[in-house]
Amino acid sequence: MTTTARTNPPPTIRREDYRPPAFLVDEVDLHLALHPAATRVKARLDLRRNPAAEPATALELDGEALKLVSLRLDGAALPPERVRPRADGGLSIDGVPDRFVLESEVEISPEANSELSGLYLSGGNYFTQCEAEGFRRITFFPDRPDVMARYTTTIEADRAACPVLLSNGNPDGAGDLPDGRHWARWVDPHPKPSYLFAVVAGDLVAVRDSFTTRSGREVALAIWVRQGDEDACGHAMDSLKRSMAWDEETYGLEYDLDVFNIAAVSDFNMGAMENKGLNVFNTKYILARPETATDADYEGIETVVSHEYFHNWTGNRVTCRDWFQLSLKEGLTVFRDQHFTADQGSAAVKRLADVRRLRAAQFPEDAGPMAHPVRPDSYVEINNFYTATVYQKGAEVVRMMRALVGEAGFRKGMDLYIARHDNQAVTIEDFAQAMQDASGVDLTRFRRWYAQAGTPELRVRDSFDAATGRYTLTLSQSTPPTPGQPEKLPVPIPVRMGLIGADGAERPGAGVLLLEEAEQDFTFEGLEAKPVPSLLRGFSAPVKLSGLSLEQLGFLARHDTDPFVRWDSGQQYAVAEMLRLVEDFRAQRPLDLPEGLAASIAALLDRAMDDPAFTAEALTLPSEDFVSDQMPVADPEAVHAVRQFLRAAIGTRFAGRFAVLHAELADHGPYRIDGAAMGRRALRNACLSYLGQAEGGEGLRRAEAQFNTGGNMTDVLAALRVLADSDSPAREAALAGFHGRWKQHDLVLDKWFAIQAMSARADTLQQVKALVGHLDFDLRNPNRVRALIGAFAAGNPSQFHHASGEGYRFLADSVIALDAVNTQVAARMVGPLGQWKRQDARRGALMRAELARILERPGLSKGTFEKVSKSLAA
Ligand code: B3K
Ligand code: ZN
Repeated sequence: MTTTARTNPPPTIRREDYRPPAFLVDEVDLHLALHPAATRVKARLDLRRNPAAEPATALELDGEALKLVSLRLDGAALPPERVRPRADGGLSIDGVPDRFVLESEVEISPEANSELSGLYLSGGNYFTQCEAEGFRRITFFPDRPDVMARYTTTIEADRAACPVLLSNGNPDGAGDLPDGRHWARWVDPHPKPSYLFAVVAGDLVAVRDSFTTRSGREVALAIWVRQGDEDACGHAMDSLKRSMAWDEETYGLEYDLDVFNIAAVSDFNMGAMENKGLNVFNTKYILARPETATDADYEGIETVVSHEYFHNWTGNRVTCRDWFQLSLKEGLTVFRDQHFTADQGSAAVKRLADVRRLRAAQFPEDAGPMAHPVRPDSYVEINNFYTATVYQKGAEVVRMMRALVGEAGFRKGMDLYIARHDNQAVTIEDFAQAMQDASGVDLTRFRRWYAQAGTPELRVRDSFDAATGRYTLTLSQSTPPTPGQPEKLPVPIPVRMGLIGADGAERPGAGVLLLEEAEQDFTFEGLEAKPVPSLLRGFSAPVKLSGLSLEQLGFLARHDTDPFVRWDSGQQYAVAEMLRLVEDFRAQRPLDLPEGLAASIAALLDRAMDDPAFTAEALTLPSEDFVSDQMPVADPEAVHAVRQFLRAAIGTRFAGRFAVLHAELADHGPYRIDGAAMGRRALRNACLSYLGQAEGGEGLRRAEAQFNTGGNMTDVLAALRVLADSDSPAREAALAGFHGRWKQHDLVLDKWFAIQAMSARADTLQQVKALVGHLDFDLRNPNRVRALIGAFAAGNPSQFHHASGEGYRFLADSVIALDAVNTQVAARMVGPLGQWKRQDARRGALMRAELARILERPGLSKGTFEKVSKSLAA
């Protein structure tokens, strides 16, 4: 922990201030002597002046929480007057020659490292996390991604405590040392930025496999886990091998080392990390058995394993010049993992899930106090910018680019990008330029998507001239202002579309319209009658569409050939009805199930088995947050009441059909994780969820039975969720039984915490507060914090926004406590309080008061400071 009293605001780093590094590092030779309290790190750096940089007098080295033991330049100890300690923990070294060798030795304490950045201990094993700026917590170094070096790493440790010693690259020798210690050396032949450095050491076992690249090279694959978890790595390994094959087939990209290691760790700030040749993973994205992991967990594993693997080329071989370019690797790699998963099974259902996520996380971010472009212009703490905008919107921007240059043009663009920039640290501009040069498509205006924050609003009007058979679509766009960007320019919006006749059949005219101006007309000739426009097929652009009538939405939900538009029109239709019911609720009028909505549920159930996964998605009502986002001022209580009312009314109206489906879809035979089996479980549990709300209690009895007999975690958890929301006497027994059964399994226990934190019951906050005091709760474990505090604040709007303001107070207290333990996790938790502008004046004031209380804390970290102060300023 490195916090000092914050008398002055921490500095803002600006993109326009970028300067090339004054010195480059060619070779790094590291030696780590591991010890829990006092690890010694020796670094030998081959440095030379960067010919492309302005001449500098001093060498700047970053450092943080390092105890300097010795420092030598070309073999001679440096006199103290040439070494100036910087306020941020770094060093400035004066009077250095053009080319020299710098040798340093520092001491660090892995066991004192609760930040989980740099070298730390988890369950007695050593792990590192260096992105974005953790390498400076291991040794003094110009810790910036445009300094790329070749690394040789020697690790030494106690053989009994740490039989396994891993680092980047290929193994290059190992041996014994006196006093029960041993060593291993790793050589990484590929130059890399320091953020991709990794060491893992401890008592882990390997699950091994191998992959033969298409040029015939054999790669040894290993997943390193704690003893006892070997049986839970199959899905991760399978996902890895499929990813390796896919990248060869789709982009011609082969793996480039002899080994590929993955190590799993329980204490991790995020999902996983793409360190060269040694990925480090949160156990959540590796371990899965049918009885401990849900289908969503299996999907998450495939996503994250493929994502980290794909970084080997998009991120590692070609990396970022500076952190403003983060989306260069993240947006592109998310696009690649989405494409991969779509190719593995149902592309349509995958797209719905991705869009749902974009709307749930990125649209609110774009409309909130932290709104920033995909390529940000400034930051205080870069870790605050690993956001839905950089990742998810960044992926949408790549997807649109592909729509503009075409599939073949995109592949050529990727080839050129990698050929041009292999082993370089480059910019988003370089990527766009490669796409433009390879495809011949001018992307000048398109680059605005990288520079401008905010979600564009796309409006549609249409008219039909019966005399001439001419149909005109008028599309217009505008983007609301965001902090620091009051004026917005139009962006090129690819609108994939079709026209549907009254008979439900497609009319000629389908294609992609490119809306480049604030408003444009598009005309279609030769139509006998006015069609219904199907717009944004496949969600061809990350925008908010409006202007279609309720009738048109209902029609598209039933007839469109594009599954995305069918699903989305159904969701928009439901939102419109829910907003009407919110008005009824506020006026204390009785609520009724809208007949149009009932009819669309009936229509879905008639074709339920055509595509069970799609049906499950379409049956699910828009989330409370999504509905609130469509209101001028949110009303979490009313939205919650309406959604609960509808779930109960639909559950009751269609109880018979839900019950039949629920019974028919029961899993017999062995558990399978293919798309078809997952789709059946999703639909079955969507039915159970409705039945759980239905009158008569039959659903709760079914849930209890499913909880007791369910053979897999997907079914057990779906049943427990129903019980946890209820007042059923079975509730307490189920929760206690679940805890008793799984108390040794961290990842399952996380689910137990999350389910209680997300319960719709009125006593949820009291329960959550009690759970903070539970023996199994641990503020130092990020998964546990996310499962309890994160799930409550971000996943339970009606309880978090409880009129008393107690939810806000609880979150602020949690942020304050966390900031003293793990500043990255603390800063991430601030988000929900930043949405105060969306709430009514009373709630808004309560939220601001809590933000202000956090800001008053002495010694607040710069990351939490940035989130809180920006939230208050907006
Ligand atoms: N690159 C890492 C994220 C690092 C986050 C640092 N705060 C995982 C990923 O996106 O693949
Ligand atoms: Zn990534």
